Amino acid sequence: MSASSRNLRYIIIGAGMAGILAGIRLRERGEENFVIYEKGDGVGGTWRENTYPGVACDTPAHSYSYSFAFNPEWSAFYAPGSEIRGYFEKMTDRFGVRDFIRFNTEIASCRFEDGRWHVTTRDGEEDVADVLVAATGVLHHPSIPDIPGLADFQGKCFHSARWDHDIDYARQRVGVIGNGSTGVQIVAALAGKVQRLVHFQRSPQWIMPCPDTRYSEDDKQAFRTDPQRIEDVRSGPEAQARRGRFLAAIIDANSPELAEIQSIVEQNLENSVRDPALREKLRPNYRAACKRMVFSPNYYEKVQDPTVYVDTSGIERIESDGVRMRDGSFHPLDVLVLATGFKADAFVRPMTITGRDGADLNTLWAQHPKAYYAVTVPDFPNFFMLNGPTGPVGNFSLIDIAERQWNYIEQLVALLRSGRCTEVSPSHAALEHYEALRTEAAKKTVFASGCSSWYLDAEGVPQVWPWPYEHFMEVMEKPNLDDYELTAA
Ligand code: NA7
Repeated sequence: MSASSRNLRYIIIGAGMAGILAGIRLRERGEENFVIYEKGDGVGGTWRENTYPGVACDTPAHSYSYSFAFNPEWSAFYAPGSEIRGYFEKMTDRFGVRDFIRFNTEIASCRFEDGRWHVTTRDGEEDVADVLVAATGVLHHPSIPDIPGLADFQGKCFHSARWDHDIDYARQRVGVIGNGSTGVQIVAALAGKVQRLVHFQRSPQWIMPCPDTRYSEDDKQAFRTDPQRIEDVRSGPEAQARRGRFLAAIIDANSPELAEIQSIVEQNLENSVRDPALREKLRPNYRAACKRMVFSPNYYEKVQDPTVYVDTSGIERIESDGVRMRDGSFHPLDVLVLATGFKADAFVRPMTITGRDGADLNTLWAQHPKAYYAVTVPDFPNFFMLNGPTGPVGNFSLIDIAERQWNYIEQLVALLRSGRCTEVSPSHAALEHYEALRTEAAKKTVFASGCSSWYLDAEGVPQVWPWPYEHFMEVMEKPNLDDYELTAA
């Protein structure tokens, strides 16, 4: 086959940040033979689904933007979710990706047969492509807690990602279960604005203080006229110091950087919460950053509002009109919000993905989801994941991660396009070697230092990138083809 002899067809699953990125990059190359399947009715993924009060990204907005499409209009250092969704809407149109998206179309299964991916929608429609890209997001299947009596609650009850906007909250007694990033944002936003607010915490969280900087019209004008200012927010000395400290801290639980972070969060608790009893209730018994760090400029201030009550005594059961605690106390409630997180190990599931010779992704992932350098899987040729399992996690910009992964994927796809091979997938040995090294290193990270979190697999090993971010940048620069099997038809 001669160079550029193959005109490939691509199927991308998901029109969130990563799927739109894939569409933009394909359009840039002049590709038109692709489709992005999206189960929802709009773009933006997590930012379309999460509309709860206070929803915001805890990565600085200027870093949480495509590297090729800065946005001087961000209203704040940490942008609200609705603005982020608006940004993705805009990017979809600006780069001409919208016409390639099939909304309200959920993919049920993907099967590699006769050298191509056969994709079936929930409605039974079929499509075929040479390249399959899963851009299905990380946290979007709500995790509903298994608390006795939950179904008996007679008030309004919903998961944080299914926010009910039709309620007049000012008149309600609201309970929020869960105090990850979501629960903390909801409570900070609702405090003082509802009749009574109870925050149920199974495990208190360390709270990292952060600036509540809003950008003025002058700031925005400066960003418009001088993009270097945006660069500075993204990667100037302050950003580098923050990132460097955090990186050093997570890969080594005994590092001085983690000690520094520990000291910051402890001081935040000491200095912000006046009542010693409340302070003790809010004090975690594990190290800072063991769970995903929660950033908040005002959570401690807000929970001291007289209408807010923090309960850490443990939920016994849900009753028809409220929540019974293990110590026998009872909170009568009208609204119960489940800020209980997501099924973080789902990734592309519940889709069934069948690779070469009937290989089943679910079987390969029986213990935990894995992928060679988080992107490719043996026996699943020409299948690529953006923000797949074991990529970097922990307060980094997932956009930067996806952009680097796309750069890597492009180089593998180029092998198909040029005709050098018709199938590309990593070897089993390469994945096993990667997983062995990764698992060993992951056990030393702060995520394994003694707490429960969505980072841990069933055996308690963090499902994370355990090395410096620079190493991730390096490996994403160029695939190591010695680890790949290239099959020519
Ligand atoms: P998280 O971070 O997974 O937090 C879930 C919270 O829900 C956490 O406080 C859990 O307590 C709590 N939870 C879960 N199940 C229960 C039950 N059964 N009873 C009581 N409490 C429970 O989800 P978020 O939505 O806040 O954040 C997800 C990510 O989205 C976040 O990391 C950012 O990346 C954005 P636990 O700590 O397990 O004791």
